[in-house]
Parts: sequence; C-alpha cells; structure tokens
Amino acid sequence: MPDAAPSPDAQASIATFDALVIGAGFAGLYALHLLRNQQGLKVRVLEAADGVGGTWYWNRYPGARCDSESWSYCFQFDDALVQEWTWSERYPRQPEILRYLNHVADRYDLRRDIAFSTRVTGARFDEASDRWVVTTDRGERLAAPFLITAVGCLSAANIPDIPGLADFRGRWVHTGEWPHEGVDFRGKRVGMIGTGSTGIQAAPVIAEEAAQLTVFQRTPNYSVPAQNHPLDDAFRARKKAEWPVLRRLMRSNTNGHPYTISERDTFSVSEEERRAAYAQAWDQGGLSFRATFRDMMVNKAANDEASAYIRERIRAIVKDPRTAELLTAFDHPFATKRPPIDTGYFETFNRDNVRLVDIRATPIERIAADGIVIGGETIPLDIIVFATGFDAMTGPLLKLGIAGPGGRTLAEAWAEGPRTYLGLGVEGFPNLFTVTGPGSPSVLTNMPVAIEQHVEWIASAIAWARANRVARIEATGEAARNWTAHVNEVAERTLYPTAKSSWYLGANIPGKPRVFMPYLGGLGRYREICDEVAASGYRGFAVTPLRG
Ligand code: NA7
Repeated sequence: MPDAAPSPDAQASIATFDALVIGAGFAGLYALHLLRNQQGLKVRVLEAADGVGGTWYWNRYPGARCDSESWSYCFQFDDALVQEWTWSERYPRQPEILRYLNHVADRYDLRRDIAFSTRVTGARFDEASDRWVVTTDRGERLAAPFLITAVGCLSAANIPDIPGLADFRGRWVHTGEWPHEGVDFRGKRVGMIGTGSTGIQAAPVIAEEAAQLTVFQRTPNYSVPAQNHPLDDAFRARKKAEWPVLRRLMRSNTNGHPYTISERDTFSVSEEERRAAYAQAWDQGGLSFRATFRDMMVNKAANDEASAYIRERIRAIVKDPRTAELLTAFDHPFATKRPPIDTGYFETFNRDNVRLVDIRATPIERIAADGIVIGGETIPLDIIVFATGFDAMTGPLLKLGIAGPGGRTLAEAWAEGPRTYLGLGVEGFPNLFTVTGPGSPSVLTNMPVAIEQHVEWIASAIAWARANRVARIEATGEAARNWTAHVNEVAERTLYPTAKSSWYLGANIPGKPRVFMPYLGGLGRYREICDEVAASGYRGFAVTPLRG
C-alpha cells in the first residue's frame, strides 16, 4: 500500500557531513585522523560503545591478549607515535591495547568527532542527493556523500541456539560481550563452550580462579605456545631503532607480521633438520610457527609433518592419555582454521579442577536450569562461558541495515555470499567503503597493517572523488565478480578451504553461505593491486559526475 505520510526525511532534521564512519576501533580512529586532520573534512564517527577500541573495547574476557607482537600491533603512520609508546609485554593484554587506543584518540584529538553510545540502525543511499542517510538508536539522522564501515571483522557475537538457555538459572556470558565489571569465578562451577583462540586464552585463567572448569570441545584445535614475556628496555630500544626496516618489511610481506616466511620446503631438508626447525619455532613461540617452511599451507604432506610435530608436543604436556587423545584428534590441517597461540592451555588439563568434554562425539542435548545436559548426564554449572566466536566478516556489516539505490539491502545482495571488489567496494552500493571487508587480506594478516592500508586507500579515493567532482563511485559488477572469483581461486590453491568448519568459510554459522572470505594473495601483493587500481583512475569502479 502506498504510504501517504510525509517521508521521514521531510520530518526530521538531518545533520550533514562530508563523510560518516561507523566504528571507533583501529580503523575508525585512523579514518577520522586522515579525513579530518589531513584533508580537513567534516567527519562524524558513530560508535555503539561508550569508548574507543572496537574489538579491544568489547573483548575483556580473562586472558584476552593479542596474538601479534605488541610492538608490531600498532599504528605505523606516525613515527613519533611509535617511538613514544612503551609496550610492557611481547603479547599485550586487552587493557594495555585499550590504553594505547585511548592514547591515540587523545593524541590526535579524535574524541570530539566521535558520537559514543550511538548504534547505527540503518543506512540508506538517497538517490536524489547522492548521499548516505544514516539513522541511529538515538533517533538521529546524519547524511554524507561517503560512508565508511570500520566495524571490524569479528564483532558480531555468535551465541549458539542451544535449547534451554533461557531456563538456565546460573549466569551466562559471551566472551566478545564481556561485562566491564568482570565475572567472579571464585568457588564457581564453570562450563566453557568453544576452543578457538578465545577459549584457549581464557581456560587457563578461569581454571586458576574457578572451583571447577569444564571445557566443551567440538573441534580439537592446534595451538603453539605464545612464549609470552615482559619486554626489557634494550629490546624496545632495538625495535625502535630498527623501525624503518621493520615497517618496510611489514608493509611489503605476505601477512604484515615482522617476520619472513622461510624459503625452504619441508622435504628439502633432512628429518633431523626439519624437527630442529619446528623445535626452534615452538621455543620461539607465536604465529610464526606457520612460517617454518614455505609449503606448509599448500602441501598436505608438508602440513602433516608440522601437525604431527605439534601433536607430539601437546601429548608430551597432557598427562591423561584420553584427554591428550581428545585434544589432538585434529580434523583439519594445521592453520587452515586460525591457529591460536597459548599460555599454558594444554597444561591446564593437568589440573584436578579441569575436565574436557567431547561434544563432537556426544553433542550437547540442551541446557537445563542447573547445567548442561549431555549424553543423559547433567553437568552442574553456575556459569556458562560462550567462547563460540563470531559471525565473522559479513556479520558486522549485515547488522548495519545498509540499503543501496532502489532500497536493495546488503543482505539481499549477499544472499549467496559476499561479493566485493578488493574487499573495499560493493556493486550496487555507491560511495560505501568497507574497511577490511570480505575479499581483503584482513584477518590473515597483522590487522593494524591491513587496516592502515585500507584506510589510506579509501581516504585517497575520497580525496580523488572530491577533486574530480564525482557524485558516485561504485564497484562494477564485472570487477566484483572477477575479484571474488580471484579470491576463491587463490584460496583453492591452498589447504585453507579443506577446513570445512572454519569461520573463514562462514561455516561456523548455521545457514551462512560457504564462501572463502579473506584474500590469501598476500598483503604486499594486494597493496600493489590496490595502488594500481587507484593509479589507473579507479579501474573497476563506475564513476558518475556531480550534476550541474
Ligand atoms: P572461533 O575461532 O570461531 O572459535 C569458536 C569456538 O567455539 C570453536 O571451538 C567452535 O567449534 C566453538 N563453537 C562455535 N559454535 C559452537 C556450537 N554451536 N557448539 C559448540 N561449539 C561451538 O572464535 P574465537 O573467539 O575463539 O576466535 C576468533 C578470532 O579472534 C580468532 O580466530 C583470532 O583471529 C582472534 P568449531 O571449531 O566450530 O567446531
């Protein structure tokens, strides 16, 4: 039925800007800095939380740490910022990263253009004015020609639909929406569902405090020790002195981390040398275990060698043979799901107050008032911790209620799975830029490096569009189709898609289309492609000039 009422546009006043940014984590802060402080644009950042930080605002669960090394997990755009900040540990805890992001917000005077405690409820493209009109849960309406989503890849919590949760008389929490006041585990029987990076970080810390911890494991996960430790002044000074070289390395290599991937193939060396290389990587700790041999992620036999080594090391830690068996019954090649790094995860299972329950063999039946029911047995619990991950990459974007010209929603456009050009632009959604969107290297890299690259590219594209009197810049269907096909082709050349339940594929969310989302072509090469696109006058984007 036609709606006779005046359009909402006519009713409510609209605040106008040059650009709107959604999210005040790493990406949103940098977007504001570039667009406002460098280009002088009128920008508003909309942020649901009451502070900056994004991922690091929300993920306050016990043991929350970064898996990238602190001194590399930071903004790189300003040498002075790098030189003046002091990281305390190799892998910083969540409060330290949040302090850093608050420092950045203050240092570049960003807060005054961030609307906190403001959740975006919709964003639609107004064809008459070539502007995005964004609505918020405060009833505001804001408009700007350019809309930048800086909502992160892992910000839509996945709370599994397990029957009976509403009946649970205890307390339940998701790690990605952790209460600011913390959760008191003392004397409590705690059940934790999920053994991804989060569960593996949280379990040892919860076990220290709780009376009893039951870990519900669906898929056994590889993990390599973080070998975390405090940093000393000499180390920090060395990294700061080497910064120009390290920065160049991170900006040009595959993953944005400050290490190089070995040039050796697994079977090019003797078994003895191979084991020595794995042992060295294990002792070194961290994500660089993946870089021990260059063929680890493309050659199944090579990956099997690494997997067997990790299995052996875990078995040497875990005393109970049945628990060790359950923890190492891997069903996917190493690192084809995001590999965690841990601080005492496997050792935790040697504690008397920790039990591992295999919910692959015997799935959870339901949640009862007093615990989790499995195989007819109720495991009594006071607290359930959902370490069950996120509706990754697309979830945060689809939650925004984005609608392009003609009212076509992003959810409709992506019904068969996300399709983007470079992970930056979406066909049918002019002037919308998605920082670290599906189809970008993002989650396969050291995130701040990927974020800086995206934000710099987007800021340049906006400057170019403004200088050239462009009303609309929009990925073409052909470019988006070709890029998405390319993302998949590159993935198919690796072992990654063989992990059938990975969130890279969207497989952790029931009903989500199975599409390999991150770009595996390497951040360095990706940067070159993006630069070539810009230098060519934005090849693959359709451009409409301003009217009049
Ligand atoms: P992940 O890596 O997605 O891990 C989630 C865990 O929760 C994983 O073990 C899942 O098992 C498990 N899970 C998810 N849904 C269920 C249900 N319905 N029942 C039982 N178990 C379930 O999320 P994280 O928060 O740990 O890490 C996210 C990223 O943050 C990480 O990769 C890093 O990049 C940083 P599954 O493996 O699906 O069988």
